[in-house]
Amino acid sequence: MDQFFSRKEKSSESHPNLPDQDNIPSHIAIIMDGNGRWAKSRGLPRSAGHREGLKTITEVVEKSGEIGVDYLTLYAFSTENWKRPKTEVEFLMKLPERFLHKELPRLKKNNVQVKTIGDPSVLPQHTRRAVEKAVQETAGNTGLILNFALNYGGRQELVEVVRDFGEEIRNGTLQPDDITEEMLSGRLLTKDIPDPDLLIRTSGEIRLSNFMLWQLAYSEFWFTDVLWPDFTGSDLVEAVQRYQQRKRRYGGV
Ligand code: V07
Repeated sequence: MDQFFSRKEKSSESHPNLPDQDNIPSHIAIIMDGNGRWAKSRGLPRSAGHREGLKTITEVVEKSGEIGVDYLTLYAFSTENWKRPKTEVEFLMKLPERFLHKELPRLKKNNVQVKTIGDPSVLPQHTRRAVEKAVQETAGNTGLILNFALNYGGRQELVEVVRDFGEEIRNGTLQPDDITEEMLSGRLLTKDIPDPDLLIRTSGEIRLSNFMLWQLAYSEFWFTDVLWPDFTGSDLVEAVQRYQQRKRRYGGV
């Protein structure tokens, strides 16, 4: 299959393991954890785990389009990740280029739109350029939205919104009592993206690590011990199956 059918062009063939075609999560967010541990268990440097993690992204993007997901948000680099050793940060900052050099032609062909959330201002020039190019060249695509959280932090995102509100209150254009949830949502980096229906975190850690704090308020969470480089398309399908089971249970109450 060459097209990652999604959004406006749903695949006519339903996925064999997902009978509930009306209940596909529109937005899946993933914390891609366990690359370092995957490498360590093989006596390899952490960089080998990160590199292997790129292959998983390709597989998960493909499967997401296939099953009809509209938005896929991947936590690629957090605002806390700058604390890692300089050599590892430098390696990580080459991964967007590495991924896009290989995958951008196929993403374009498959109608995928690349987006990002996070503060790009402190990224190395070479990283920013590669990402901007991908965003620009896929801006007109109408299929799966592939959203990379890159130098993203949930608290920082909220602090920016609070600052905006503070400024408007100071200049008299806003009354504190007039602030609503919708206004706050509308000022987040995800203002053009619906909240995630399903959060997946790999590698056995059960925490949010500053990821989409506001947006995940009502999402289903799916944690797996599988390390990100070992995660496959069928692991994704399993997570969606479990999501559908939970939704069916809630519906019955
Ligand atoms: C990174 C590889 C995958 C495993 C998890 C962490 C490491 C893809 C990107 C990326 C980011 C922006 C973009 C295209 C690709 C990426 C970093 C790390 C910093 F437009 N994977 N990946 N960026 N990892």
